[in-house]
Amino acid sequence: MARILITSALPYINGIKHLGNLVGSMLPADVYARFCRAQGHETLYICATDEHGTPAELAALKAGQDVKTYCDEQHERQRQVGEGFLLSYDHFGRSSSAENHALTQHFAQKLMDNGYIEEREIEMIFSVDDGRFLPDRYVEGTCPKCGSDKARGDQCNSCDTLLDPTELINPRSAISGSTNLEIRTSKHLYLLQSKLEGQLKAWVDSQHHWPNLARSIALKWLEEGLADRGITRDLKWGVPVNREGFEDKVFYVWFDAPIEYIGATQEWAKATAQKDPDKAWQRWWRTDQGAEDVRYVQFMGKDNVAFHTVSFPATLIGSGEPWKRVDVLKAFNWLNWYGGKFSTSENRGVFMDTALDLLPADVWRWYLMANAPEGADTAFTWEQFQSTVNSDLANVLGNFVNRIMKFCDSKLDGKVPEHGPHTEVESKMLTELEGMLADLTRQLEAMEMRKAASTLRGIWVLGNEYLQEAAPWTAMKTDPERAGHVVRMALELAGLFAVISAPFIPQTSQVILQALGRDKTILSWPTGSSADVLTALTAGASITTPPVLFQKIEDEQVAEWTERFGGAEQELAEPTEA
Ligand code: B3M
Ligand code: ZN
Repeated sequence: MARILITSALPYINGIKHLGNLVGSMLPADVYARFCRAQGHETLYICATDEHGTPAELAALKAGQDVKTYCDEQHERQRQVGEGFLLSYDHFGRSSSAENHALTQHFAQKLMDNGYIEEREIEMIFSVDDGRFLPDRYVEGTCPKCGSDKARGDQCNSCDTLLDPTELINPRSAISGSTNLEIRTSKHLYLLQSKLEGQLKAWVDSQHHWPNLARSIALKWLEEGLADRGITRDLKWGVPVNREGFEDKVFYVWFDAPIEYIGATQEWAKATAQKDPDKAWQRWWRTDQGAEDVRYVQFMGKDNVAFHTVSFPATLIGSGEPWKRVDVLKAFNWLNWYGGKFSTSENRGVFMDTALDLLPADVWRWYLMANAPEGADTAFTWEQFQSTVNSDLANVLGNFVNRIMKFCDSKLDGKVPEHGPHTEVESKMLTELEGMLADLTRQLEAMEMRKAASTLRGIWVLGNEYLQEAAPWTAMKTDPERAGHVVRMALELAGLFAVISAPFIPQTSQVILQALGRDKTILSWPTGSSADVLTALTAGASITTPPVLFQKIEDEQVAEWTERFGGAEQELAEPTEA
């Protein structure tokens, strides 16, 4: 038994996340956390909303709310929708918590004491009418590259060019629209990452077990050389900088957000009334307090990797204190919406709340993990979604469970039959099952979600093939005992499927176990030989056939959803001249 700390990138507070956000962070982290718990490991899965920064202030402004009220509401919405998706966080915290504020101050002070923070004067855009400096995203104007008049100071969303606010043509304030802007100098704090480059490189070099995507991104950044990084911003909402002349500034959101992994663990220790809260969180995070035994796994989309392999470790290393650092970093490519991107600002694609209005969480969970963008970017299409759901869930798993339970119901009075002797059919099936279970375990340990889903599907197929070959409906007429044995094996298989599918489709797994009359709280990952794991039921016990586990997705639904959410036609059409 090991101790495993799992974090997924913190969803930003500005609204419900889309499926592209979910697939690369919270969902795979949840699948992995459920798998670790089933293996009996002591597991802590931590997540939180990332609440500071310009986008939060801007979103609140747009919603006509003060930032705190806005964040309170949005946090609650995200918490609920996470629950709807069955994300089994041990704690879902908030980066605006008192814990994170205190920790962020603590790290800044340590970095300062150790000579890794320096004050610098830089030129910034000042809005005379708003009476404040404007962070990059608060400046809007015409893109020098494509001429769009909605370009932001950090980038143009029409042509994806990264910009400096001073490059914008006819710049204006995003707050008031005022064009009365000046360039003034302002003081900011810089984290001297260049001074930490050697230590960071040595550490990354020693992390041979990181999956490829994360490792290659980290090394590329380090090869390009580490620039010092401004860690303060001219905002009101955020962690204040306790320093003279910094009264109107807060720490940059990417400075405090990863610290919230620790902050949320402190929140967890308090919320769960741990006997000694300090000891409780420290044994996960302080290597001088037991955390050297922890295996720390992070999940995130590829755009977040540099912050987790370079910036956050720089904070931890620079503090000079014994903080736990990530052991395995699992990164994902993009899930696209047809040929284009999901877009929060343009409301393109399916968002987590709407997804749950359409179909149960398990259906989405399965589709997303079976098609996870691991090796390369992938595209969501309704057609692929329909075919995955119908063939894997409805035709393979659902069909197997319903078929055997109905048969047991009608022919055996819904009572679990006695085991009989195995024939060659069972021996062959069991040998295959054993190999596939070993594969599945290995793939989940390696967090290879696509491969694991594909192996799991293979195991469900094996169940159907077994039933087809052993044909209890035929045996029933000539050899009822033999038929009973086959039914027993198939019912046991259904129970095993529920256990090993639980990380992906936890709700369905509970339904199956309940139908079999099995204890739903015991989800122990099978370790023995395959024959040993098929002994959970008791002869004579009653089963109850559940309703159809998965409804097939009809062509009419696909047509309706394509129309409603946009799909092939809209996305792939050539832009027409207005
Ligand atoms: N909030 C993800 C994003 O908004 C960012 C992750 C923070 S993890 C510490 O792109
Ligand atoms: Zn542009």
